[in-house]
Amino acid sequence: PITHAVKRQLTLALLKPDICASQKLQVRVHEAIEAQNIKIVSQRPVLWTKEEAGAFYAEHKGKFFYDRLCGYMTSGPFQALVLSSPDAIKEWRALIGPTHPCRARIHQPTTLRALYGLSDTRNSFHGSDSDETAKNEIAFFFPELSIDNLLKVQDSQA
Ligand code: RTP
Ligand code: MG
Repeated sequence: PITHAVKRQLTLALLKPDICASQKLQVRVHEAIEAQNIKIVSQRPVLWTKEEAGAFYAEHKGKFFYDRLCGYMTSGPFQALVLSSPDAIKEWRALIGPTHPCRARIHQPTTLRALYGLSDTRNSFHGSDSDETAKNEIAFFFPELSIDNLLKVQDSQA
């Protein structure tokens, strides 16, 4: 049989608490992901303590939005996803759009943050911004997963 290598990349996505407060919204977002041919390879619900939020967002400690960011992210359960596609990091960030929903509505009105984001901080989604952070963030939420194994499984299904 002819096998050809398909480029695969993994990224870590978060559907933040406002999305997960509504089952309907969460399903709609999953549909939007799959409509882009991005595969959901793993998912889990998460409920953070303040300490866990602080550990994930350590780089933002001291910024004016840090407390409200941690407050938002501990306000209820959210969902962590591992996504896979040929260019997953860029594709997912393109699908969610700019950080600030009000700007997204003006410049990229069909993105998920434009459609669902509530405010600069309560912007509904997260996506890893590089291969390095994707690796670390996937390990943060899915310590039991081997990224190498996940990529292998994807290859054998290609
Ligand atoms: P993310 O890391 O969540 O994908 O978002 P990002 O790179 O687009 O934005 P970043 O600057 O890393 O900020 C992380 C999260 O902090 C909240 N935030 N609030 N001006 C504000 O009130 C403000 N700025 C950022 C957002 O929840 C953002 O996703
Ligand atoms: Mg960021």
